[in-house]
Amino acid sequence: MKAFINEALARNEAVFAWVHEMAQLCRPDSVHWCDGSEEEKELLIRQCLATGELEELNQAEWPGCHYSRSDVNDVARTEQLTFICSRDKNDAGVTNNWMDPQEAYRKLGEIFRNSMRGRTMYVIPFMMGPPGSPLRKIGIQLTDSRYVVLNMRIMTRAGRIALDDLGASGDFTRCLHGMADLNPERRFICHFPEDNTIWSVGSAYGGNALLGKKCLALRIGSYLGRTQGWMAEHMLLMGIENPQGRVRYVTAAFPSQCGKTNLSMLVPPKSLPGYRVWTLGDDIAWMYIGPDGRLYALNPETGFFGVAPGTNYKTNPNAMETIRRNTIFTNVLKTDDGGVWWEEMGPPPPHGIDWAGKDWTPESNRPGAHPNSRFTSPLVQCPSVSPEWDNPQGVPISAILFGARRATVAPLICESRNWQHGVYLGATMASETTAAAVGQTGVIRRDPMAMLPFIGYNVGDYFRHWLDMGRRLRGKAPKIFHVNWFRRDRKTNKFLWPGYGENLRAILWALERCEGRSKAMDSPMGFLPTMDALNLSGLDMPPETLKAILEVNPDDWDEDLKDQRELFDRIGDRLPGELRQEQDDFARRLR
Ligand code: GTP
Ligand code: SPV
Ligand code: MN
Repeated sequence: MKAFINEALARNEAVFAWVHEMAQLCRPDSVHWCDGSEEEKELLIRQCLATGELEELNQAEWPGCHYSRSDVNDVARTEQLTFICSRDKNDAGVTNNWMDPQEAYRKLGEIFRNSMRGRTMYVIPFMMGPPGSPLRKIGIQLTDSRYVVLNMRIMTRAGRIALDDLGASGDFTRCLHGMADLNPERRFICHFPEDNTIWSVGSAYGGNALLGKKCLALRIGSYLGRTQGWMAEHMLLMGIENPQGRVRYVTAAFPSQCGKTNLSMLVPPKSLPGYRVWTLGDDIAWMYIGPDGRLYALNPETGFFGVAPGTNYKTNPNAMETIRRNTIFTNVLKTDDGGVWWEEMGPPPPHGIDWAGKDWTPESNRPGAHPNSRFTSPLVQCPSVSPEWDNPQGVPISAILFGARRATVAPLICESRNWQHGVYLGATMASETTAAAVGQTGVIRRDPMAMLPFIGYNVGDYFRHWLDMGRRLRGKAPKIFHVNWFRRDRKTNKFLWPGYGENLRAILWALERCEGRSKAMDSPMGFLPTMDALNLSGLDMPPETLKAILEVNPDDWDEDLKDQRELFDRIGDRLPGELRQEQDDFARRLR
């Protein structure tokens, strides 16, 4: 490893100077440069097992897998402590918390100061996006958490490969992370878009601490995308192969815990023979306009940081296969035989230690796994991984889905009239809050493009960027749809739609519509499938249920419109006039 460091430093002044400066601030006992090797991984795991940061699982059942329990107050993203620190407050916009950059550096600097005494600072060079891709970005994360290093090695291309790619350039995202005392009162996740810098302190939880993910690939990424003419989105990326062997690619933006991982690994129902789904990404897509004028997308990540509860061999068999090896489980339940369990995985064990470290039995009357417990697994282990998953150019996109979790109001699927109307549907999305972020769950909130917590700049400018991209795509823009797998029966409160693998039926309709086939009927919201347009063969669905799933009720939407208007009013003069126009048109159609 020594030789690797010397080589790297000899070539890059900027990296060396910055690491040195940050080490002066945090004062670790030692600095470890991560090369990404297998030996390094084994060393880190050995150390984690010795300190209790990780626990070993039954290696015969779960080869290469480890168990981690985070601090009980550090189990989800903390949106109220996440800041965009642009120089001008208006550039952060109404959907972001803002802190003056000077103040943020000072405030967090005080918490970072000497915070790594007695510890090691790890230097993790990492690449987001496939090597050779025009969109790839280099970041360097400093952290005092070995758990973070091990996760970053799964989620990104970490180590030597990234420093080699960077060469002598100073163009990299400066990511400083420290656990400090994990005190939620002193926890801040600050982004400095104009400095290409991220400082995160006081949390070791995924989205707060794995800085390549939400911080770089979405918040800083969206900012860079706007200035450079591409898009960073909270989207899964999948291929759908038809029985003739033709593959078409779809991206889908759903808010956190609303089904991206599940959809990206979908297993077609037996009653739809010959179809196949290929997985490229489950959380983030970077999109740009390719040489042929079409929209292309790629996954900047290399792993899944997936929601455990609800995952089982029925709902998501591909995930179950993916996580059998080389996986880190965080905040699930640990069984007495060194296995893992979570709600709905299968029959509960008679006894285990729960996510909070307490004894648990099925009679305990509380979840064994935290509702936001996660698995971190390499993407290549997914049985449905696409051969195109690391294509540096990405794949051409046929359709974009915006999906919400809504018990009422939103139909199963709805086709936008055109790109601008599709952008309006995305901009006015609303969804029930989930356990992925700290706070109350099940509350409806507006979540534009599923990006509410991830837009790294002014939301009005973000909408403008979406409209501009559509203009630049001329006639070649993908079709945009709105979907909702989560509508419930008003009386029984049960989900009306079976979801999971059956979601393919809605997507097949969307793809047919992209080719000008299949039937649709007009509604105030957009085009809906006619009662006979969805392929429901093999699905025992009474017509009344289907009708309820597809319903667009003007009274419900009138209510929703009030809340939409409130968001648009708050955005103020940076809201593109076209979206206001779309909203007025929608209101007129409702009447
Ligand atoms: P993040 O990783 O937080 O961004 O979440 P995600 O969007 O990838 O969501 P994920 O696929 O992990 O699903 C979240 C929860 O919703 C899990 O408990 C799933 O079992 C459940 N879920 C996913 N798809 C469906 C569906 O089609 N219907 C129903 N009823 N539940 C679903
Ligand atoms: C999400 O919350 O959208 C996630 C998990 O994908 S995290 O990495 O914590 O952001
Ligand atoms: Mn996510």
